[in-house]
Order: sequence, then structure tokens, then C-alpha cells
Amino acid sequence: MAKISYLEAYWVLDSRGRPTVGCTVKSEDVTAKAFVPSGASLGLHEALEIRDREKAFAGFGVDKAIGNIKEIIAPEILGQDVFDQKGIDRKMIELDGTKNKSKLGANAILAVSLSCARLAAALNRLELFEYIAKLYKNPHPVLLPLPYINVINGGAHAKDSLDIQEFMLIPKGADSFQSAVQTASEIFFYLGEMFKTGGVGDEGGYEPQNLRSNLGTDKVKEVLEMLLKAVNKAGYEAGRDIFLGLDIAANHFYFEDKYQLSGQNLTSKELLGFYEELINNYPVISLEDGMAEQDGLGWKILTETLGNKIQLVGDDLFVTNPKLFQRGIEAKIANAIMIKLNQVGTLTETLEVIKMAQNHGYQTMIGNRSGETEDTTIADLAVGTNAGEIKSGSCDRGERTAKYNRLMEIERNLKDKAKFSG
Ligand code: 2PG
Ligand code: MG
Repeated sequence: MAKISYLEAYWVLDSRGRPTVGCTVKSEDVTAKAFVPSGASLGLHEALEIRDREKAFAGFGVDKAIGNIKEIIAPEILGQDVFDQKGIDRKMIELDGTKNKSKLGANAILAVSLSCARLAAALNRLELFEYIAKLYKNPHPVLLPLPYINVINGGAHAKDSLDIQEFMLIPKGADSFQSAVQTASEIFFYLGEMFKTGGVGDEGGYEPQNLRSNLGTDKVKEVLEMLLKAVNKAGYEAGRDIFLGLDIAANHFYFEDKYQLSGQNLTSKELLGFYEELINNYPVISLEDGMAEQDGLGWKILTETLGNKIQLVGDDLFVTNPKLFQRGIEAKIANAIMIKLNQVGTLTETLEVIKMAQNHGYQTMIGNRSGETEDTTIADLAVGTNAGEIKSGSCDRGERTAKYNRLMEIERNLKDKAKFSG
């Protein structure tokens, strides 16, 4: 037992220059801290991040969430055993008492949950991934995830750019995490030469303004062709060393039962036809949120048609929520789940959802948010649970590379024990 003797909450800046919640906890003479991320393209049922909506920070202030930690959470958590992660998280869920953490805020709750996990790891003299593995009852936390590296940004993550939110490189042919990162970095370099304007979006991928890829049209293919050209220039072979993944984030253009983009009105079936054409002609092996979360029928035909050919990731669809995910498992939709800590709000619930996925044959991908900080918890979460996949944006910008760099550090430290999930 080690009692939490000190708890402090404050704001730090995230990668969009907005405030986000940070928390520092202490026990004995050991200190730990965590910062929470923040999304831009949200699922409807995500746990709620409380923003002040007042003049400060153009409404994005987090003083209310910080106040909730100081006034409501701290008095209950101080003196608790930091090794009791489940008890700490359960206490905060009870104090909140809502379905979506809207009373205290998922940003408040997660900051405390993660800083406590970090403190417990430090007190135990364990690496965070080793401590998470202990909580998860994973005896062999040695699997480095396959990275999905988001090199072209559109949708809600870019200004006046592409309709598709993320174009990702999947260095499946690499033999280690480090060589996977090198592969992506080399391709990113040649891609940069093609996009001479050089601007990057929220996740560090290029934000091509000269090339609008309207979903459902040949413009998407132009982007894919450019990616393949960069792969080639870097000396790699698409379909062997490198594959492609897309996050469509289809919620954002689904209105009145149609996918409405750039003057087009596509039905789910028409959109599916477009995806089929893409995967028949390009090495696209993963599609995230290919249909909107409200389009259950769309998800059903998408899964029936492509579910045994490629990975279909539910992100906005499941929002790391055990109830929504359970329904999805029963309806047999998607075959992979995006895992984001702040969509659900505690480490304990996140681990439960990962376990559900692994028990039901769903692939797990640990994901970053478009608003990130230098906090690297997701890297350790991926190894601690043998998640198999991670996406942490592009291979530039410190808040993205921090996670990839942490994974390379874990890989180096594991030496011969490390396995790569390529
Ligand atoms: C997504 C995420 C992260 P956001 O849709 O997968 O890439 O975006 O954090 O804006 O929800
Ligand atoms: Mg997504």
C-alpha cells in the first residue's frame, strides 16, 4: 500500500495551442504526472471533455475541469492506495455518476487516472508498460505495435484540404518497430518534395491545398498515386514493404441518410462500391470509420462485403465504450476497434474494452487524438496490452514523434525479447 499524499491539477498547452488538463500526484518521495489529449473529430457518444465556454482561451479553457479535480476528486482520492487503480477509477466514476462523465469531465477524470498509474509504476520501479501489463494480467508485454503513420491530413484536421481525414502508411514488411519508423520517415521525405507548399495539418501529415480529393471521385486516386510514387522513390515496394490505411471519418459528411460531399449525394451502397474499387486497385488494407456511426445498415454491408478482405476499424462507431462495442460485436460489424483513453475516461475501463476486443477476435489499435501533448502513455498502453497496432499521427511534430520515440526506446530496452507485430 502507498497512500496518495499530494494531488495537483493545472493546465498545459496541447499541440493546437489550446489548454488541456495536467495532473501531478505524489506518494512518499515519488512524483508522477499525466496530460490528457483532445479530439477534433468526435464520435457522438464519447465521454465528455469539459470546456469552460467563456472568454478565456476563446472558450477552450479547462478551469472547470481543474476545479472539479481540486474540489471533488482530490478530497476523495488523497489518502487512497495508489496501487488500487480499479478502486481509484471506480471512485471517480461514482463521484461523477453520469453515463458520459459529463459532471466531472473525462478530461478531469483521465488526468487523475493516468497520473496515478504512472505513480504506481514508479513506486514499483516498473516501466509504465510493465505496470499496465500487470493490471492487464499480461505475462509477456513484449509486442511492439505495427504503426499506422498518418502522412496526409484532411477532413477536420486540415484547412481547405482533402475530404478523407487520414492517409496512413503501414510498414508491414519491416522487421522491427525501429525499421518501420525509418521506412515511414523516408517515404515522408519524398512526399514532402512533391507537396512543395509544405504545410502540415493537426497530426503532422501534409495538408495539400493544390489537390482536393473529393470522396467518390478520381481525385482520391491522385493522392494514392502520389503516395505510391513516394514509396517507390524511397526504394520500397508497395504491397510488400508498405501498405496503406485510410481514416474516412465518415460521420462528418453524413446528413439525412446520405454521404454528402462536394455536391455529391452517395448512398451507403455507392460509397461501398467506391471502397471496393479502391481496395481492388491499391494496397489499402485498413479502413477506419468507412461509414457513419448512425448508419448501422451501411456498417453491416461494409462488413459483409469487405470484412474478410481488409481491416475495418470502428472509432467514432464504438468510442472505446463497452456497451456500444458489445452491441457492435453482436451485430457483427467491423473487425477492429480504435482504442482511445479519453473517449471512455479511465485506464480501467480502457483495459476492459481492450480485453473484450481480444476475447472476441477484434484487432485493437491504440490511437492518439488530433490534439496531443508530449505525454507518451499510449505507447506504453500498446505494449502493456500487446495491442498489436498504434496510430500516432505523422513522423514529424514532437507530440507525435514522442510516442514513436518511446516505442523505439522500449524496443531497445527489451533487446532480444522484443517482438514486432509487422
Ligand atoms: C481519429 C482521431 C485521431 P480526433 O479520428 O481517429 O486521429 O481524430 O482526435 O480528431 O478525433
Ligand atoms: Mg478516427
